[in-house]
Amino acid sequence: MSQDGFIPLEWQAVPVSEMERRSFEIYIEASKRRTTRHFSKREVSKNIIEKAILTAGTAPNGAHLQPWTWVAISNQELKQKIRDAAEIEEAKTYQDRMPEAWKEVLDPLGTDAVKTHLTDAPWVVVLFRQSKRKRENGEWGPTYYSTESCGIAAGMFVSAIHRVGLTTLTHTPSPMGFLSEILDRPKHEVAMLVMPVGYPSDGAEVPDIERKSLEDIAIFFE
Ligand code: IYR
Repeated sequence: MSQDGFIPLEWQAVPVSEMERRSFEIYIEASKRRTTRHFSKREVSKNIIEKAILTAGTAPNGAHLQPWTWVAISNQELKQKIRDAAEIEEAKTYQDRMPEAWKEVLDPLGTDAVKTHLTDAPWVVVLFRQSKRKRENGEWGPTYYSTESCGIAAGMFVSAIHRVGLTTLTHTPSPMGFLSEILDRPKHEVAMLVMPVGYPSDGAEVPDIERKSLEDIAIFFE
């Protein structure tokens, strides 16, 4: 007998040897993911974007409020509008707002204020974090851990796109207020990430960098 409001967990047991195999396979697949700024204009079906958003929407989240709105844009004029506005803000960021200590770590990654990927990629997905929710009594109430929730969901989106065989980039124009205006989102929704999605272009490049080793990122107490 289940507790009221609960149902039995559906759980498929996996043999330990198979788990070991999968853990390695998942790591190898994930390690092949790279962030490139070079996107092809080749089309991607809306169905794939829908499934990636649905996958992201399975993320664990604060009080199951699912505090996210995903805006997916394939309309070329709208992508251009977003790019134009992002480039205005980013030009100010790179020229005036970015302190030396920040430039120092960004320089090797080759990022700049030119956001070609926002118009080249067939889709641009903007993640809005819902900072408030409408309560049953009609009043506004808070959401909980919405930044963590959206961060986890964004990671799942990135992973889904990679597993599909496409690529995405987590672009963070700052400030992001222009996105609410262009995409007509309400005040309680705060833009968090802009993710062009598509195929890498022919000859796409990535920075020649390495990931930290397990010893560098993890500590075990056994
Ligand atoms: N938001 C800018 C700058 C930028 C910041 C970090 I931290 C990066 O890892 C990459 C870029 C941009 O999106 O270009």
